[in-house]
Amino acid sequence: MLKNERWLVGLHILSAFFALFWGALMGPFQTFHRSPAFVAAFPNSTIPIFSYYYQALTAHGVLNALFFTTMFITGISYYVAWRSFDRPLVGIPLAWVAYVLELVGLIAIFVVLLNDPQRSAVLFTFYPPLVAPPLFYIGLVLLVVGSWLGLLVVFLTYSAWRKENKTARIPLAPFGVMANYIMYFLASLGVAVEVLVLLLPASLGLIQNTDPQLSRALFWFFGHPVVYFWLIPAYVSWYTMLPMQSGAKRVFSEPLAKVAFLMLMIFSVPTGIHHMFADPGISSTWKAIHTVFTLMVAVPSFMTAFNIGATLEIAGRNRGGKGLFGWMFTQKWSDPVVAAQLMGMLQFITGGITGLINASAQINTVVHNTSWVPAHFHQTVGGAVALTYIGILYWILPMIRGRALYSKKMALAQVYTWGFGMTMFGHTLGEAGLAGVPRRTLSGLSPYLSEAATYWLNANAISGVILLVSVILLYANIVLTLFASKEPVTEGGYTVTKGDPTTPAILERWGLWIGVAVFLAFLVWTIPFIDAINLTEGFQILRYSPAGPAPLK
Ligand code: HAS
Repeated sequence: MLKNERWLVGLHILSAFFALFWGALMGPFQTFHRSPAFVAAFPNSTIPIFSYYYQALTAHGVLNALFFTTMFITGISYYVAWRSFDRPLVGIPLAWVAYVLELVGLIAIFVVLLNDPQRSAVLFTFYPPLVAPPLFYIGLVLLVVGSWLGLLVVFLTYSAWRKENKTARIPLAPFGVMANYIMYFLASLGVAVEVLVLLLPASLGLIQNTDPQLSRALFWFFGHPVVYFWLIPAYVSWYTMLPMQSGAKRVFSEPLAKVAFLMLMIFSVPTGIHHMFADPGISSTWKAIHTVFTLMVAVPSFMTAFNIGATLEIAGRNRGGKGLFGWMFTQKWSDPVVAAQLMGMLQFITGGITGLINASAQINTVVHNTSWVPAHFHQTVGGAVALTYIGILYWILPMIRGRALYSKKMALAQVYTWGFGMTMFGHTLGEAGLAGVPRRTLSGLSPYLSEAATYWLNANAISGVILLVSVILLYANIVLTLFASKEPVTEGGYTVTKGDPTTPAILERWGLWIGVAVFLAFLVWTIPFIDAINLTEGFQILRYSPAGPAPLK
């Protein structure tokens, strides 16, 4: 078992979905408690398990956005390296150590959130002056160190493959995985410094001061690239697995896909200040420079839209689609693996457009810190990314378990309720934001809500009901596939193991592109970091009590 890649991949993916279960369960209950109609009808109801609102919100963000994604990405990256390089993984013991670290990190987060709900309710961005108990940061450190070891296993496997294939082009899927990991490693240095130098020592009582502005800058050095860390594995699936699953066979242009991966790798880190447009101490020049890079990193997503659109058009026409739009209707809408990814793409159209809206500094002042922002990111990470990961799960779980998916119909119902529910969630919460509803607020009890805000928050709770149904369908199918499915599956899986030989060799010169990525990150972050330190005269701004805030009444 310990030498078996199948177990390694399977346990990562199942643990990721275990984390998602608790996080995703909190979501619908938050929509209920933000709805004035629900609160009026059920004044004494509480959120189950994580009953304090900010504890539930922290569980939702940390488990979904940090643990679900990272554990899933580690597992799927192993799968891609193992199957595409067509050789055993190098460093399997290391990969198990990585798994244990990530799992212990996950358990630590559960323990601290359940035992110390008020102090650990620092949300997934964990900005000071909130300071959580040490176990919270230790859980995060274990997750990040585990993911670094996972990265090492992928690169060791690549290096062994390269020795055996000196002149071959890298297959597209591991190319995307490697670009993703390089970008992630660079970005995660920011959060590592923030946690190890500023937050964990403060939490342990070793230092008495901390610096919110420097922390925020370090967090967003990591925080924006990390959204592309979640997105790239979905792109890997759209570029390399979906063409097979949809009947197009290959992606329309592999070299263009490699350019898109490289652009994501290079332009993700020199962004981030677009999350801090409203912050003091950063000059408008640096805000403008980061806006340029924010728009640059959207370009590979536009390229992806064209490349995947053309690939799907080929698939649709192969299946008899005629005319300008006929190919859209002849997609495999009744196959949950394909439908999940297509629904994810449709969500990403609005998710992407709302991102571009956020990136404009003037408009950002209208939407920043309103519920518009969670509307945006539920279309991207809750829509495009999560739905694609679910599509991958429906594809990979039968292969890993050796049994067919328990119910295709249940899976289809799950995909469409998720797609419809999340679209409605995004629309209603976005409208509520425009009507002035702040994000991260238990607004169901607020006395100041306008009529429009009340209407949209009540509608948002209906999307919560639809999403709750979807979560139940998803987990019922997972459990039944694991324990009740009888129909055996002979492994099909991933077959594209050769890179397109026409791809220009320069695209695979990692040293060059890593150099460009590091140079750009250095160029656009150095002065904002210096300014952040100067703003507070070096860790002087804030005194806080390691005992945490006074208990809530
Ligand atoms: Fe974002 C805030 C800007 C993409 C996630 N974003 C967030 C937060 C999260 C997040 C979690 O500029 C909140 C953080 C917090 O807690 O404060 N975002 C952008 C921009 C993009 C973008 C410009 N975001 C993402 C992705 C995410 C994500 C991806 C997760 C995975 N975002 C912002 C800004 C803020 C922000 C500001 C700060 C707001 C504030 O004030 O706090 C772009 O990269 C988006 C580019 C995407 C596109 C869409 C391409 C469409 C495709 C689909 C093609 C469809 C086909 C259909 C082919 C241009 C690829 C085929 C046909 C069929 C038949 C189906």
